[in-house]
Amino acid sequence: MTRHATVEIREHLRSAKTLWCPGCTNGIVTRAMIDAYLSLGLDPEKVTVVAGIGCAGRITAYLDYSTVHTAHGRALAVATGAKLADPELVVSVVMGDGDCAAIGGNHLIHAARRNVDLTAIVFNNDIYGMTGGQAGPTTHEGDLSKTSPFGHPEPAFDICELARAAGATFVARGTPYAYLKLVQLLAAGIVHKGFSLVEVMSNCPTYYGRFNRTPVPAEMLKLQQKQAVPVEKHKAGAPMTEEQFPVGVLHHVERAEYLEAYEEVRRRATGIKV
Ligand SMILES: Cc1ncc(C[n+]2csc(CCOP(=O)(O)OP(=O)(O)O)c2C)c(N)n1
Ligand code: SF4
Ligand SMILES: [Mg+2]
Repeated sequence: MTRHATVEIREHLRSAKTLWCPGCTNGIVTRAMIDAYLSLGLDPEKVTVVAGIGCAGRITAYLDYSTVHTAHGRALAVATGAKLADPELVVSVVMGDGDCAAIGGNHLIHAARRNVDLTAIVFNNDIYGMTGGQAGPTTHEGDLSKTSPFGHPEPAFDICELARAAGATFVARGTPYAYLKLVQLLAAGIVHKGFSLVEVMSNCPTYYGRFNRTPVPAEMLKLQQKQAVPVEKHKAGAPMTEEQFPVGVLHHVERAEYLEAYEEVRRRATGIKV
């Protein structure tokens, strides 16, 4: 995977100024997505990005592809419609962790079950960022937040495990710290035929780090590097602390993709011989 020159990246940005806070890793992930599209040599006219609401969802204001900024939790439903309407589109679906696993959780499990040819890119910052730092489904037990000032009492969802169990055929996890690896994982998810999900462990220094011992963005990134355990080591039995997580391609299988199965039904219904 290549890291393209900034001038090339800029060609795919509507604006290099963002609303994101200093130290937020959303900008790094945005660049990684463009690097992945460029590395794959995709036709920019075909690249489509659908996003829900939240800090992550703001990406549709910045990326200069076909973009849809849709309702909170509904990005996968809108993306499924876009893909069915024009199967040649290469559709990425950007969601925050709250967007994906709370209000949009139902859409996640069904898009994964159907194996729709979409790439869900989840910016997991462990918190509801845009609304001011409330605890969500990925906030870890014991974490401090605006709504859990004495410690969050609930266990966190593992979004990758959730997607895999629901039927996703490609599941990966990466970090902004390991940038080129992240580009590689995004590209692999995008070329995969079927429902792929790439979870990016993004950092929200403003509403997560500040309350949980890591207010300095650079320290958050360094911590992320310590927490990330390559999946190969994990599978080989390397011990992991509760704060660590496996990174890399966690799951990859092939099975019938939804649009192809749907096309088959359409042919039967219209009597057209295959
Ligand atoms: C239907 C609906 N419910 C609630 C909201 C309020 N809301 C906007 S953003 C957001 C949280 C976003 O958190 P997350 O998806 O994790 O994204 P982040 O901001 O952390 O990137 C919520 C609850 C909304 N806009 N629409
Ligand atoms: S609130 Fe958090 S997630 Fe949102 S832009 Fe700021 S640092 Fe990023
Ligand atoms: Mg979030």
